[in-house]
Amino acid sequence: MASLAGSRKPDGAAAPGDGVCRPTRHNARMPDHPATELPPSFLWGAATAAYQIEGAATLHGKGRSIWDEFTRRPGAVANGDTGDVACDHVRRMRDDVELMAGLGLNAYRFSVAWSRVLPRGIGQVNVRGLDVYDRLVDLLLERDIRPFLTLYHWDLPQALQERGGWGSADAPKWFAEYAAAVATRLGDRVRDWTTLNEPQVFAFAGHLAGNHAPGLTDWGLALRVAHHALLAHRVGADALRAIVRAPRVGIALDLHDCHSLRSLPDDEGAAVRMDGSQNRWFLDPLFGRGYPQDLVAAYGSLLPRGAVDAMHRYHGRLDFLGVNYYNPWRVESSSELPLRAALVEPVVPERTAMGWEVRPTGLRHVLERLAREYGATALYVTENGAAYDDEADPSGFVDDEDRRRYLDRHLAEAARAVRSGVPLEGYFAWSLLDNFEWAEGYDKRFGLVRVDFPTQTRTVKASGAWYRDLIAAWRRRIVAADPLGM
Ligand code: GCO
Repeated sequence: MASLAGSRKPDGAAAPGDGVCRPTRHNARMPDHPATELPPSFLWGAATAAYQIEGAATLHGKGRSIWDEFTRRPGAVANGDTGDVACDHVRRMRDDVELMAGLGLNAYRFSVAWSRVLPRGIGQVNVRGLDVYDRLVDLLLERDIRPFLTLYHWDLPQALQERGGWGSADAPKWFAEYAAAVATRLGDRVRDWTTLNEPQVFAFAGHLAGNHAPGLTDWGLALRVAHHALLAHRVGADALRAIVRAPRVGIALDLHDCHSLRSLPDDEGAAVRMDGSQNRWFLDPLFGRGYPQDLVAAYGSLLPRGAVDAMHRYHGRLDFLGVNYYNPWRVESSSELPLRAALVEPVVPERTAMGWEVRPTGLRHVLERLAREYGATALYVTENGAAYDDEADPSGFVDDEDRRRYLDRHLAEAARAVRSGVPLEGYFAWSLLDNFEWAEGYDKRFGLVRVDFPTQTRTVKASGAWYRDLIAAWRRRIVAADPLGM
């Protein structure tokens, strides 16, 4: 697809058909889907992130972020796309909240752009930047949609990057200052706080693979970033608890069910190490177990000095854990240090447009493992969804049976996990809208709602209509079971 960024009209008026839900062949009552039996307190949401949807890149004194910088780097992002306009969400916020209400969502996960609140990362608070989220929270509450606020979804203020970014030992302190600024303004209305989104990804994609901002490639730095991120989670959580009355504080991790490619001892060992680096390296300390020994041995002198001892004394004090699940990982042994493990992509029956293997049972396995091995007491699926090569008809409607099936099967596995006793309290589809998919730019579409970027027209896809109908069927079942709502 050619770049849409150049032709995107920031001020395109909403077309008359914006956000229309059409009847689809899935509008049946869906009485049999296991997710309709989820408990009355279950949260049905969709998720987004600031840089991916907001636009308004310089509005009201917003500072630059590392993604504003990275997207300027030639070749860093497909088609040279940027988040300058994205879904123009800041200016279309009211309509977007109406879209959510039309889908029947009772929760919405979004992130705050740190550089809107503190343009230089620390110091002077930008009140007009905070106004943006103040308004969003009020609009959500008016529609009975519970705000799930993520403080950090990868857009570090560039001013802080210039002081060493997440690699600096000061990063946790900066983050706590930012958390306090947001909590002071929104803590009277927002109860659910996620400190960080996927520290694995911003540590390793941003500082080892270099395909995300800030585009660095250094193992030692990536491990330092991961360490500082864990510390930041804790001091950020403490700052929230000092300001917000009875908050619920969590973190969102990108978890993969890791499998060895072949049943050979070498591959099986590699899968254990990959699981260690992606999953246990973060889960173990957050649950008070310190860094896992096998990985400490593998990383050796790459680790920051004192990190292992610091994690012995650490606990994430999570009120909930957010699980972002997309795909399983297949692993084979490799000679490359320090992990001696590599991801492989064998031929499998189904992949999404990202090339990611589709394996819904992986979601249940991850959830069950968290309950069994870590004793997790409150879980949310904070992201789950898929990109496919959508084709819109002339009216803008997308009959995305592939995405609908992806969501259908993953939700069925989530519901099975609940039935087996897993404390899953909500599910957030990724994503509400087609949006800026990081290094892939606007080429990859994950939305329940199509965005025609040149006009900014929103059209609910068949998958979005199906999700709406599923939520409605769950509601009907609850009302039928308890007509007086006692
Ligand atoms: C993620 C990111 C999202 C991505 C999504 C699809 O948490 O990985 O939170 O921003 O867009 O995962 O890749």
